[in-house]
Amino acid sequence: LNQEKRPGCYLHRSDPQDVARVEHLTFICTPTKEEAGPTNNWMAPDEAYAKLGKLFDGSMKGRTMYVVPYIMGPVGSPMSKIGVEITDSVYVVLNMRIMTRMGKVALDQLGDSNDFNRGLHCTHELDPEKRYICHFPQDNTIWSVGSGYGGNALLGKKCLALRIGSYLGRQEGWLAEHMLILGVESPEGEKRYVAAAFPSACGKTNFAMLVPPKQFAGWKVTTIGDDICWMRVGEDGRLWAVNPEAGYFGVAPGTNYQSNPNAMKCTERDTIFTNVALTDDGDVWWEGMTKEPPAHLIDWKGNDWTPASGEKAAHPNSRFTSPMTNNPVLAPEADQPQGVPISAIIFGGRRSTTVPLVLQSFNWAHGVYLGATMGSETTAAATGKVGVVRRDPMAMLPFCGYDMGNYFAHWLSMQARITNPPKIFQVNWFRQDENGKFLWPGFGDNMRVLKWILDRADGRVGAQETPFGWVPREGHIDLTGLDITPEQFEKATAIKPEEWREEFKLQQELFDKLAATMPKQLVLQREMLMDRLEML
Ligand code: O2Y
Ligand code: MN
Repeated sequence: LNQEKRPGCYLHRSDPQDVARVEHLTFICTPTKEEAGPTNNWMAPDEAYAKLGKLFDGSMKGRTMYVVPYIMGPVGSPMSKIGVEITDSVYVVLNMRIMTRMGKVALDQLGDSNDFNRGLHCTHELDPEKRYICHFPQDNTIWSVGSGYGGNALLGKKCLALRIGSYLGRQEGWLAEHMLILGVESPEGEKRYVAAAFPSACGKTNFAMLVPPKQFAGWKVTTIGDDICWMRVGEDGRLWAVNPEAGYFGVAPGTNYQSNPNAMKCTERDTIFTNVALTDDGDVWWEGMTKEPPAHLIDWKGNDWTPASGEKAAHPNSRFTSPMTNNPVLAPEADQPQGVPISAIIFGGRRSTTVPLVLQSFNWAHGVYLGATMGSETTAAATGKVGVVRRDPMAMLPFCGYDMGNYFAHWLSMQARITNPPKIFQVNWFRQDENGKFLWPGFGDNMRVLKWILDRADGRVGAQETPFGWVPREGHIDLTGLDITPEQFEKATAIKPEEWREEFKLQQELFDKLAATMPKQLVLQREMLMDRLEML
């Protein structure tokens, strides 16, 4: 790229058949299928080692082999994990250099220990027929072949930090979660921290880098992480969180100086762009970056493009890889070995109906239920089909390295150890009125909901009890300066029995699928809520 416009930046185009994670080619290779559970693809370890071994055999001949030692988590943190990834892709190396603490620092931390994740990656022929991403939790090993893209190839991210991480977390008594971590500082200087899980297309990176509205002068939101969160119980009985990553692998389309100015600033230097469009003056462009597209571009496949082309100039899953140190609102605590204490956990989703703007769970088990039953509506960008509710428990469905029923049981079992637990909330920024208009402005105004959440966590503000949890009523959330009527707010937070009857039916599918291991506590939670509904 033009080094005057984008110093230290580079544009990478991936193979057009290699542009996203491949869930159908991602396997958990545990000794038994039951350990992987019904929501994961499973392959027996021997079979996987043999099958991938054949593909690996000779596959790096004539290529450069890179050995990448890296740390997931702050340097020197007792929560950090070490990995070593062997790869033949310089793109992987350079991305890992941004996304992790990489190099000598990792070897120094490892010392003589044998406790590290063994990652083996080869781009091979980039043939989707010969593409496999295999996890061996018992061996702390990951083998990935046939893809050079994102979550398939940067083994520290989804593979180690979530799939292997969740397995280790269950064994060692901690939580590896698909959550952002943010800090909120009040004008008085009081700092509190929140972890939040959202499925894709819900504005997770935007929330992690939120800019408070002008009515919140003096309030600051800072980012600890935008995607992954590891949490352990501290000596004080609180949950302490670290971001295992050191950078952002963010979706480019839709990101602009209005929707996420901090993400845009992250990309101004030292960034790798993947599958975005190239401007005539050597800069980047993607859909939604500016109101008007440039008159001419080179598209993500390397072809000439004009607005009349009728195709996307940037791939919908095009990305920027930026170091977190580029983020103007990076929390200095992001490097703290002990992490940050979490006051609230949020589970979110994109729902046009049913789910209120925000709801506080009655207790830990109810909160786990809210996370376990998370659903989100598909968007055109993701699937082509709009508005179909997909269950994505705790946004972990593609990332849990073992059976999901056992994963919920692990969450429930943590309660006994967390003597000072965070409060658990559900949010939905996407509820619509009968005309399809969003009832809540979202973006920076989500700060208003965040403040209510933190005030609830501290017992400082009111709420109304409903059969499904605590919701804010007029006067509980600061709406000053917002163009929103009391009726609109009422609609955004309403619980409608007929919608919930439908919701409970939709949830049945998940409960049926996980029946073998679904904890009784969650089955009871659901029955209790359904019972309350019928009493309305
Ligand atoms: O398609 C990919 O390989 C990237 S997926 C991704 C990237 C950054 C953060 N989250 C995700 C995700 O799928 O959750
Ligand atoms: Mn993610």
